[in-house]
Amino acid sequence: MVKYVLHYFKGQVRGESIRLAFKLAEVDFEEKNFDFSEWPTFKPNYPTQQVPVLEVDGKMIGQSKAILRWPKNSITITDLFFFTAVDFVDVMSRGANSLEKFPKLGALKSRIAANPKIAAWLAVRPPDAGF
Ligand SMILES: N[C@@H](CCC(=O)N[C@@H](CS)C(=O)NCC(=O)O)C(=O)O
Repeated sequence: MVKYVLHYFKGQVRGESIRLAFKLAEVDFEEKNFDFSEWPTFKPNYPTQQVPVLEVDGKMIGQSKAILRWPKNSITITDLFFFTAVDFVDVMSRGANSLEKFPKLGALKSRIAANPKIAAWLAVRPPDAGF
């Protein structure tokens, strides 16, 4: 089981939406909280010298919005727009792989397509009419 530790001040502010996301997802997490007076001691330990930071099995993830999207590519609305835009380009160019030179984006598209619910739709959807 993945171990999550949220590093943040004792206050709410940017840490609170992350706490809410954990609560909503019913995922257990620990916290390492500190007072502002302690911050100068802890600050050098963090990748951008800022918090919140989410520790995922010892790996430090910074930036509150990136943390809210963790784990990577649980699928978001942005991912769906990305997938359909690239898919449309590839369909219109008759099977070309527009992401051939961009392997990380190609991997993202593949991960989205591999989601069981999306894969089930892709398997039965009607062919694109082509505009
Ligand atoms: N872009 C960052 C901003 C993080 C940020 O500004 N954190 C503040 C607390 S809310 C902080 O660490 N302040 C102490 C410092 O910069 O030394 C994010 O969204 O996570």
